[in-house]
Amino acid sequence: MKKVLITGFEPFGGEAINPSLEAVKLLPDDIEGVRLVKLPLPVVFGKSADILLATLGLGEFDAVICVGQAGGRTSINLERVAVNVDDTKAPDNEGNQPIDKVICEGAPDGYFATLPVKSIVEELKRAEIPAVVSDTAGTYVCNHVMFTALHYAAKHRPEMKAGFVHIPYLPAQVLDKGNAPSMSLENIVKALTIIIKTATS
Ligand code: PCA
Repeated sequence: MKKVLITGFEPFGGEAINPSLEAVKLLPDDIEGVRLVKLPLPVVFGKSADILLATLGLGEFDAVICVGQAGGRTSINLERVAVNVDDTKAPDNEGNQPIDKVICEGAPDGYFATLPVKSIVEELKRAEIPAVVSDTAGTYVCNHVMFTALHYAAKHRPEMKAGFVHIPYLPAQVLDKGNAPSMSLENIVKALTIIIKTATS
């Protein structure tokens, strides 16, 4: 049986919920013969990576798919690249605010996602879920976690597919945000299901 690690983040930036964790919690434990291990992550530099690495070390995962909120984005974003830098004006949930800080000394400047991002986008569109390949996961905690997953895979488990999915706000989060875009939880859960199936097919 194939095994996939899927992560979602706790809320941050003054939000009461994070759609990534809400959607991950709603996924079943098995999807067509693929066993899912669901992992909540804190929005904290360092700690998020440590928790991810501890879990990756426990199981022989076929894929690791990390999910995070990207408020303002209009569709499901399959991230193509992770860069080896933390740089933020907004502090994380424990007040850390790294500027121009290398994530891992001696590691490459960047990694490409090893999830099949283009095929996933095609499958999502076939299901009428708006989706694009994104060329930046930012330099905040999501990029930090994506870089960590890809660096671990490159060093220890090259056969494991790894990547990151940014998702829009949920409708409940944008009621007082003017024209900010959102996507229903139902569609996000459906999207994650398609991503898991495509990543393991
Ligand atoms: N989004 C943030 C971190 C946690 C999350 O859900 C980001 O895009 O970096």
